[in-house]
Amino acid sequence: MPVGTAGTVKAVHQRELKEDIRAQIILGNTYHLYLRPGLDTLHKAGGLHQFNGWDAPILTDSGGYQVFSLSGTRKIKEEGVTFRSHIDGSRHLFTPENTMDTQRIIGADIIMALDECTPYPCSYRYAETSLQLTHRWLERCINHFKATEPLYGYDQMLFPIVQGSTYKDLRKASAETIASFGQEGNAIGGLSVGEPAEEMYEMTEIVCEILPADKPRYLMGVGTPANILECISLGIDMFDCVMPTRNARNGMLFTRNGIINIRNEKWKNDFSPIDEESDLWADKHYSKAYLRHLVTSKEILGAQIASLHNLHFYLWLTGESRKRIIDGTFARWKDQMVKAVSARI
Ligand code: PRF
Repeated sequence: MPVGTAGTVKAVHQRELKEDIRAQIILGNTYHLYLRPGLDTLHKAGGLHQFNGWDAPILTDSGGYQVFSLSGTRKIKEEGVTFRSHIDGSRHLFTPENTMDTQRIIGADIIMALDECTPYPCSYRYAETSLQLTHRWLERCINHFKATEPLYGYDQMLFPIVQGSTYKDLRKASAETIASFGQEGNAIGGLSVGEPAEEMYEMTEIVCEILPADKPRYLMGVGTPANILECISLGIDMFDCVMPTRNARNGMLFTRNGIINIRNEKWKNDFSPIDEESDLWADKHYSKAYLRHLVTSKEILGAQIASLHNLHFYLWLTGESRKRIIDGTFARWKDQMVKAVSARI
């Protein structure tokens, strides 16, 4: 899922998302949308789909994670989490109930439960206490979600989130609790927060063995192309990550032959297409030298082309994975691709 934090996938407009990248779903963030433009405007617009002109699925994160990563001062209580806005310092409270109401107003097709994403490293004691709170919040989310109606005439789904830091027994217990609610899909949080990749894979594997295989498993905030391939092989079906768009704006391009820093001097007079193997119009139309010029000059078009390229590559990678899972050639291809996409060129 391309990340569209504030209701926009940065530097990419909706027609490009639809026609060039063929994105099936985008992600939005409750935290940002609640602060700006605010619920009154979103409600008057008729929800985020009407507001931003994206008529395909949207998933919103609950805000819990963004409160932890963005707002300076925050306080976790049984009731919920209080925080100060990173925009104007104003005080706010997110509870399991009001984050459901907020996501009803935003009108995303898939909404997320309020959770606490534990930092890494994290003591066993803290991880266990936090996990229990996340589970109690989940129960409140589900109760409130079931007691309320969608606002715009289509159904919404609520995905719960597994936590448990890097402790196997906590992860297992959390996955069992999360699976027992029988929601339409399930997410894994608290990973890709600074732990070694091997630990992330180990936790993902343990959790995927428990979460039902016939419902989507969503690994939140992951990751590099290699992380995505490894986690697909462990049973993950959905990902979101800022990496393709954020890194694009700094000139990092992901390709099937490895990672390029387009600002590098070596591309200065390389007039070959950005990506010869790609079927994206921009990849064939523009040269590496031109994109380097745009990015080093901080031209807006540089961010646009690089973002488009990276998102197109990420969706090619996941689309190709799907094809190869179906035709039975995924495992060998994956091992080759993990090496290829991780190279620095
Ligand atoms: N919880 C929520 N959103 C998230 C995470 C989480 O743990 C992560 C962790 N990688 C990314 N986004 N609600």
